[in-house]
Amino acid sequence: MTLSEQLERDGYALMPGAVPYDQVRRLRTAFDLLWKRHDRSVDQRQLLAVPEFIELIDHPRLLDELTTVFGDQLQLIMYALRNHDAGDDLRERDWHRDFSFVCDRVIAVNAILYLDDTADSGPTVAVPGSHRWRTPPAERFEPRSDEVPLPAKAGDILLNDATLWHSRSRNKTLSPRRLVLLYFGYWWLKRYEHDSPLPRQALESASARRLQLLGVRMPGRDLHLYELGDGGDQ
Ligand SMILES: O=C(O)CCC(=O)C(=O)O
Repeated sequence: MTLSEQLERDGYALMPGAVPYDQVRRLRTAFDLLWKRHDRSVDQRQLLAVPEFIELIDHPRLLDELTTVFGDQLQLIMYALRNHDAGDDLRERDWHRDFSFVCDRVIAVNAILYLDDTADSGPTVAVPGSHRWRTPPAERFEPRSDEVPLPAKAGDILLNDATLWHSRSRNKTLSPRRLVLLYFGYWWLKRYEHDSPLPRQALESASARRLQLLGVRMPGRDLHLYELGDGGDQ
């Protein structure tokens, strides 16, 4: 089964070892600086000004995988950092879905890059198949009998259908649990923080592909779709 078939069926798929260890180490350093400087609240307005995080959105393996889902209509719609550690006063779970628009197609995908192993510090948990359910999670803070833990190693990327019910689990260790969240979707979705200018660093020397990812360049000028595979209709 391919990753995109698993994403379609279960609502998630893991890409083991997607980011090499030397890049993970550089990302950790950049993460720690931003996390401290911006008081634990970091989004694309800061991330897209930093070379390590600009390089990450051009990641060829991730973009190739997402292209099998979205064709040439791919856009980055949100970008953020998370780090839950033992110092946080957290509940066992925090069930949610990222977007509420449920249909029988993948409209948006959250790619979670893990910068630390999560087997001990708290794997992401998910309810397989819940990306097709119309209702939101009923109980926010409790573990569920139908949840599946998705332990990851540093450098793995988890692709989540944005409507999947998922949650962090509580980090009971003293180790960091650093995640980079990259949300992708069709170019016709509105980008988050679209009311703020994109950092100039992300636009300088940007490839046509990156400009399209950032919503600056249109995928094409013709509105019409003519044949299978044309315009993301995979
Ligand atoms: O921490 C996790 O494992 C999941 C994070 C997440 O889903 C979120 O912050 O939206």
